[in-house]
Amino acid sequence: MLYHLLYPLHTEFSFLNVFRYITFRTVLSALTALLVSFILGPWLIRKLGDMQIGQQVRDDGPQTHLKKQGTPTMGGTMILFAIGISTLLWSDLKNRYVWFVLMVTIGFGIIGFIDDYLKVVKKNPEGLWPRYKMGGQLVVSAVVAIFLYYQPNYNTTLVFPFFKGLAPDLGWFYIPLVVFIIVGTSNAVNLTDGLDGLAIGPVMTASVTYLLFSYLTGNVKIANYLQIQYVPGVGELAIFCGAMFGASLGFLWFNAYPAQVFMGDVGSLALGGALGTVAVITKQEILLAIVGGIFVMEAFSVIFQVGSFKLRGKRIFKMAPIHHHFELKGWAEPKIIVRFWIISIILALVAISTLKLR
Ligand code: 57M
Repeated sequence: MLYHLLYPLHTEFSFLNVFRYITFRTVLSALTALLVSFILGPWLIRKLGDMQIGQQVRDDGPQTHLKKQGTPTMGGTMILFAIGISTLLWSDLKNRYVWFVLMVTIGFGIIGFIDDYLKVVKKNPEGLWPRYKMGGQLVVSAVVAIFLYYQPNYNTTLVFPFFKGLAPDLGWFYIPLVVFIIVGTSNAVNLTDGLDGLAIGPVMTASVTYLLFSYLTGNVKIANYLQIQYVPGVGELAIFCGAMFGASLGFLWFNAYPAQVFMGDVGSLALGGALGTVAVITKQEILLAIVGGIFVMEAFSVIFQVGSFKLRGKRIFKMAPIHHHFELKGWAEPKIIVRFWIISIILALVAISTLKLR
């Protein structure tokens, strides 16, 4: 909005020309989202506490979690609000990719909100029926996948890092692949969200990495130089990624160990869906397995644990997702969290380095 209001005035006030630059608006977007989180945070935590919107902690998990009983949850509403406001203020609202990402973020956020609401407010431990939860995610991501398929200047090739010649055109198969990536990332982030700051840290590293990829993919000169696919208009997603980074950083202030608030499914499903969508649109979907390696590891720990238990009657980990395994081995919670953050930063650096290895 501010972009549309202020930039046209540059003919009279030349300093307003600066609003043309994606880099400048990205920084402002991150700062705005951070500020919104800081302002909203204390109010929301107080409100959630007053309304007794507190987490029910299961007693079959690590016993150290019992003291977290009643911690306010659904803090993800604040993250979504901060991302929404900031993106609407600083991005070019004529850009369709911005709307596609917002659609998944808000759509998945609503699904998570209903699930949290049923669990925490209506005290229904089942929450939203898995069939409806998954159905909602499939519908929202399929709509966006179909929109993408029909975008002019957007192709359905799948780009492989390290092999610059390998870019098969998937045609219609691109749609189910997009759905799989968006829904898979959303659920993997949800599984990771089980220790204070554990999910939001890697979300931050991933959003900065994809901020960079968006900028590079949307710039014809740099994209040609790096031999990555150029997608016109995708640079504008840097502003969304900046907002996601700023909002997450602001949330971490309150979610840092010992957490004053949890994000709830409203946050984890939405952030995962947003990351998956940005990865698809920037044509760096395969790199998401590296950038979001922590989420992949958490999801596979559950798949292997359940598979092993069903097939062999034996567990691989003391408990899945894998962060519980380390807790039960006696690692202190902050140690697990910070070590997972370190791994996510290393993975982001590896992913960025592939830009020169094509
Ligand atoms: C959500 N939710 C947290 C909070 C957060 C298939 C199975 C592996 C699924 C998995 C599961 O249900 N995962 C999805 C995990 C919960 O946090 C809430 O949920 C939101 C995210 N959706 O925002 O609102 C608890 O996590 C802790 N927490 C923090 N700090 C945070 O910042 O400490 C969350 C955020 C909170 C709090 O304790 O209450 C959760 O873990 O429930 N299931 C599991 O994770 C369970 N694993 C399991 O059953 N493993 C089995 C098999 C089936 C794989 C095995 O290994 O044998 C464990 N989770 C719990 N207890 N709580 C085990 C038992």
